[in-house]
Amino acid sequence: MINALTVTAQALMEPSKGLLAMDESVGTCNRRLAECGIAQTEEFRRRYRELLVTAPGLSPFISGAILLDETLRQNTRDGVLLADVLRAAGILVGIKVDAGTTALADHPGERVTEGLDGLRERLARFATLGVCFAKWRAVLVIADGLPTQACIQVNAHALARYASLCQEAQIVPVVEPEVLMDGGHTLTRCAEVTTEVLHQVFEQLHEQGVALEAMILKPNMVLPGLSCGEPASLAEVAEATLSCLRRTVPAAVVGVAFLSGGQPATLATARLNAMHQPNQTSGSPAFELPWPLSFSFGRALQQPALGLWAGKDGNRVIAQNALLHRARCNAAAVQGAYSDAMDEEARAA
Ligand code: 5MM
Repeated sequence: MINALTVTAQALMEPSKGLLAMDESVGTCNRRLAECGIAQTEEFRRRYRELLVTAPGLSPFISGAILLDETLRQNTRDGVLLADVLRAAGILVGIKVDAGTTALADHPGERVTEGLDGLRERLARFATLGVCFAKWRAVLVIADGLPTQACIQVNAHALARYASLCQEAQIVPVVEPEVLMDGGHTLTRCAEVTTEVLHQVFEQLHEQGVALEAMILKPNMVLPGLSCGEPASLAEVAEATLSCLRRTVPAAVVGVAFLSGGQPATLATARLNAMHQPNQTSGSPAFELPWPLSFSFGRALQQPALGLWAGKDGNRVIAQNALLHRARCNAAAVQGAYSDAMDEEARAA
């Protein structure tokens, strides 16, 4: 069982490719549509997702796409399942299986992710539909006294229960503990919190017998908070992020695919690229990375495309080109080969 799962996980981490996270819940997707003046209906969510999955030429850069279950049931205007369009292009189909977050009792400002009830049955059904990987996101907030150990532990426990159920169902778990960027915290504080969160997550994964050789970690980059007055350079972010991962993520994990977390699209790409510069990944055995580093971006892949589409059929091609461009830039970043020039040329064009 683990062998087949490992093969899938390795396919998701294929060199110079990444994941397209297009699993925004109905509420989040509607919010993003509303920001672009687009009607917030199931039909417009379908049209938007059709635009994404039918973008020609995506597969050289994208190994897998994470869908929402609504999307799994939807067809193109020509009646083809959106999931089949992806599969035909050689892109693996994944599914978000968490049910979102709820307030953690007695812990103001903190949240726990729900969705374990009935998860075994849902995973079994998704497996019959050809879904080969899944995703569950936990959310941790940095503030005075936060996150608490209680919040870190309940979320780590739930992530491990989810991951274990996925492997039982022959589905590769993508484990996503997200430390949010909101707040005025420093880069150093984000590093401390992310380190602690990842320690607890891997302790729970170990306790619950999750096979690390058959999972992917989807962490945040280590960044200063959005309202922190001390900006960090690309090199500082790369150094802080890689130090944190080296200290916490066992070598057996198949790969690390970052979330973008609301960073500007080009900055997320530049930071990913900085992590792939030779001075970050070699020079001494102590600095070699044991796992490939890639992307599992949502907004940083999609946002330019959504804005350009604006809900209008006539804008489909330009929107798809914008998605392709971001996918190409991030695929270059995974090889350390991205440069600002790629974006400047695209802007000029
Ligand atoms: C952190 O969000 C995940 C990655 O997207 P970004 O790169 O934009 O940060 C993303 O997969 C997220 O989990 C989904 O969009 C689902 O979020 P909601 O809030 O809709 O459940």
